[in-house]
Amino acid sequence: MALRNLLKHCWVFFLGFFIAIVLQIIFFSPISPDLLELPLASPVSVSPPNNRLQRVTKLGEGLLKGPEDVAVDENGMLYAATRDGWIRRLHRNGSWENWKKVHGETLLGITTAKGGGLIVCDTEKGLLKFTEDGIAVLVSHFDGSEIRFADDVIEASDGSLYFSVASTKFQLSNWYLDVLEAKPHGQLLKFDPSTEETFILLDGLCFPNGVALSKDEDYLVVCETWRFRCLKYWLKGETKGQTEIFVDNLPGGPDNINLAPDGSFWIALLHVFKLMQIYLTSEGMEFVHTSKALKQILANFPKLTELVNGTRKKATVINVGVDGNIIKRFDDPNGTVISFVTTALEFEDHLYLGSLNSDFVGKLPLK
Ligand SMILES: *[C@@H]1O[C@H](CO)[C@@H](O)[C@H](O)[C@H]1NC(C)=O
Ligand SMILES: *[C@@H]1O[C@H](CO)[C@@H](O)[C@H](O)[C@H]1NC(C)=O
Ligand SMILES: *[C@@H]1O[C@H](CO)[C@@H](O)[C@H](O)[C@H]1NC(C)=O
Ligand SMILES: [Ca+2]
Repeated sequence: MALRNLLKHCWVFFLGFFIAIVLQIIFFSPISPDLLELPLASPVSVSPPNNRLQRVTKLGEGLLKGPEDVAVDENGMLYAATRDGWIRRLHRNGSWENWKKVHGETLLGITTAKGGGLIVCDTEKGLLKFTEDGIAVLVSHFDGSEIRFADDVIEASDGSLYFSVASTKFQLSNWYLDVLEAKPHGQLLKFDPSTEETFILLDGLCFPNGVALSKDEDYLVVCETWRFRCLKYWLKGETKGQTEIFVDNLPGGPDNINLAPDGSFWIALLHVFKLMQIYLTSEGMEFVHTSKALKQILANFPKLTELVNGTRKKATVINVGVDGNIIKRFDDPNGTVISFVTTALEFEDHLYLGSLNSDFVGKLPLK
């Protein structure tokens, strides 16, 4: 009799639990997922991981909290955007200066402006300009909405600013929901400082992250993280306004991209979710990205996503030629020295590496 009662209670308990989960998923889910198109076996030749990134020296160790992006100005001063809202800069003589601070942890892509100062993506305020005199907001709204996830920016020689909005739906604090939902909520925008107008160049991008200009400024490259590819958007010539694939089937989700002095590009790759990684390297794990139900469960119980995120355990950067071929690849395969590398910038025969999981900027000799 007692056993029977117990079983009966268990049933009620499990039934209640099951109903609660179903209701939670149906009514309160923050996402409405699509099936993510994962890349097929890579046609681009990608060499296996090495440990070259483990040879970095650490600049500003302990001072720089999660420097997502770095920039170098014409005087060779290195700038880093950190999670405590500081833009810190490294003088040629090796000393760091706390240059300018904004409120919050929200600074992502930065680039130096030709007339001096820095253009900064702030995921709460939009596009900002930092100069010695202070901080100005350049763009805060587009098409009647606040820009809440400006991600990366580049300035052309005519002063135009090209920048990405990673997601118009999600924000930095819940960015992982964007990959779970896997719907294209991103944009590539252009700001014309002479008229202060903002234009849309591309819509429906899948987490557009890094933006770079080609050496001759005849095209932009924009990286779509969740599609493991970068697009070429033509700014000049007969194909002006057209888009084509620059490189796809990358061995990770591309984050920031920077033009190298020789005209090639450096791209940081994210090992976004461990299960996605397993999916990419083996079969049988398709269910994570082909199962809407599992995505719903992950989105509703964010702690679960911690189990499946591998960004903090590896780092990879690649060098891609103008023809879209991968020329070089550098890794820290187990994240022992540096992980979650989000940017790689070449300057004077060295790569400067920013990361969301480090308290330094990595410096790697290329020769
Ligand atoms: C380096 O240069 C900066 C700017 O000129 C100066 O403020 C700083 O004191 C210098 N540091 C050292 C160690 O010389
Ligand atoms: C990924 O894992 C780290 C700890 O390893 C955790 O701090 C972070 O919040 C996790 N990210 C997500 C999106 O859950
Ligand atoms: C990481 O890899 C290096 C060699 O590349 C090795 O020496 C080290 O023991 C590894 N660390 C872990 C935690 O696996
Ligand atoms: Ca970025």
